[in-house]
Amino acid sequence: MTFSEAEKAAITGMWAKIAPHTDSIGAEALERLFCCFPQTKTYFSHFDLCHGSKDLHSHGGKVVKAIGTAAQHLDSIDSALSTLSDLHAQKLRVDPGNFRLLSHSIQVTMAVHFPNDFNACTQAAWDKFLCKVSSVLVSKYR
Ligand code: HEG
Repeated sequence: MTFSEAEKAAITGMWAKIAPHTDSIGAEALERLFCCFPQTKTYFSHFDLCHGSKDLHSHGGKVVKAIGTAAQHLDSIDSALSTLSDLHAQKLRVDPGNFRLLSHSIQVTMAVHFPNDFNACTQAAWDKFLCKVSSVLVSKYR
């Protein structure tokens, strides 16, 4: 999967806006995920999932920062997220279908916080980008 110059600009442009707010954006995306798709909570039984919890901010920040790493390596996402792929495929064995749900929750959060920037073209580029990130994280399933 390759990205056009316009798609790269949309991905890196939105990343620049998200980067200062990784923890709060990540926490909200996770809260949306758990609220809309409660089955995803099974992976986080050891977390405090109450609104605004430290766990949500800490984990949400890690997830969004990893997406930022991918956004800064658009031509080598596979290698940029290789360690994370091992973790999700081998240790966590996250059902691949859950990645689509998290991608959706992230995009809803972005649309809410950046309505003027997250237009249809930018949303399409981010959907394709998060699909690529997700496919890398599930690529090492046996
Ligand atoms: Mg994953 C850990 C990123 C989807 C469940 N995830 C992590 C970590 C990162 C990350 C950076 C921390 C790794 C570390 O501590 O070294 N996750 C990440 C991305 C995406 C994703 C970028 C997709 C865009 N994760 C995902 C989904 C689920 C999930 C869909 C399940 C619904 N992740 C999960 C769990 C952990 C991580 C259970 C371990 C949490 C912990 O115990 O610390």
